[in-house]
Amino acid sequence: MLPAGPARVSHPFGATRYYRHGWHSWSLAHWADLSGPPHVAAILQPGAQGDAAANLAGNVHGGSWVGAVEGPEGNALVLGALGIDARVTGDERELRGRSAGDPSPWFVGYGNAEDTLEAYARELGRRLGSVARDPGRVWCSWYSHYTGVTEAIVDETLAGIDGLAFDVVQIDDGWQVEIGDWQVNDDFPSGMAAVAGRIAAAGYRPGLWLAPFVAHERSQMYAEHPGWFLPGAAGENWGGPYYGFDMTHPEARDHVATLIRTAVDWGYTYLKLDFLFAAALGGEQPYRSGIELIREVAGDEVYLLACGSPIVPSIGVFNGMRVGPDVAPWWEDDANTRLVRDYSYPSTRSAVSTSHARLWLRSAIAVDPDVAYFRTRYNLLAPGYRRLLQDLCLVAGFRATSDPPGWLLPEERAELAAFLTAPGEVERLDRYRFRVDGRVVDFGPASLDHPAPG
Ligand code: 9PG
Repeated sequence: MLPAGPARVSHPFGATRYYRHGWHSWSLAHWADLSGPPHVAAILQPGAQGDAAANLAGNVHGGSWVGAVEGPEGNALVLGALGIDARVTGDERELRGRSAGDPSPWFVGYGNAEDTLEAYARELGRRLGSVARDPGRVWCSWYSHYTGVTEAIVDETLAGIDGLAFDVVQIDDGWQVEIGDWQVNDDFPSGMAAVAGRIAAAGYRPGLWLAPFVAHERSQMYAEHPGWFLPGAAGENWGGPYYGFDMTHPEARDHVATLIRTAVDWGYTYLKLDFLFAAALGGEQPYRSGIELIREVAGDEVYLLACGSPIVPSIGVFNGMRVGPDVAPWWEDDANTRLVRDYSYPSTRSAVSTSHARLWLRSAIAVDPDVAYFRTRYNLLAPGYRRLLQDLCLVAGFRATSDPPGWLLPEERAELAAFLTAPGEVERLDRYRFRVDGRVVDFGPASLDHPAPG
């Protein structure tokens, strides 16, 4: 431990690799070469949608809460904040940490890189009161139906997944009138409570996606209560800017509490809460008090999955967290990665790489590497990449898919069935290689670490 306040730790490793850890779920985490330039975005989105602005600008290797430099033989020197609002930078001589005001001490450790990061996560879990929990096997509507999800699709899915070992059926973005106006739209004519009832009657935990801390510029919410929001757009999505709530504002807090209470009263006991970083643009402390309010209203039994969420401040409130960007039915997205240099956009390679680089968080929170694909319909992913993503889900211990049962060929359905019931026995062989139910799986070739391993 190092005492609270600015921290400096010298290291003897020179121009080694630096572990860069992005601010929220979709932000890049990887081992970068200190002798090369740090990852910077060519275009900074409003509110830096993909990461904290400080992590995307300037010519320093740095990231949020934790950083590390690599020593010999797979060892690393790790400097990690035990508070919720810190940043770490590194160069060829030292690691430096700075917190915006949290009076917590720092974790410092040297040893096997993954083991040391896990020790840091355990300490975070102890201090922030980890509520890590296995969500069970999840069917999620997003990665096939996107905003086209309807009540009829949910019914078809319930009929089609009969006999598959799912525990949760989660409706994603598309059920609501508008981002910020969380009333049911015409695609769910029976209403959200009735749909939750049918999911539960079929034997699954009903799950629902909400973005409780944001409202779109088009929403009635934003038009009627502009004073409840932080100044400036939090980002652009859904065809325009969206804004984040000021969680120090009492009426904004009441609104968020009512929203969560409504979803729980409808019968949803698994909530995927998304675009959470928008409320943290006003600081990590208001964010933390906002999510604590959500937990208080939801109660301890409701599974809370964080998405688009600042990583460390979400530990102790959320049971699970997305730890990488969105997967997609393609491997790489050259326009966004090579040209814009933004690895937070949907792409299976970016998702596998960043989620793999954050597996150490498992000791503090369940890690969601996003869904696996089994379908070949409307899918450009080569079989090997489909398999790699499935294996990452097994390694992470979070198994989900968005494949519509009606799109699956018989052999694809059999692969999904086997995935859902696999023992999932995992042994780490080194940073990139794992033994998963007796097979050796190598994430090295997919990794965005530099230089490319192997
Ligand atoms: C619903 C989706 C799904 C998905 C979430 C989130 O603009 N962006 O950078 C951006 C990143 C991720 C994203 C949407 C936009 O997806 O991760 O699982 O729930 O929202 O809209």
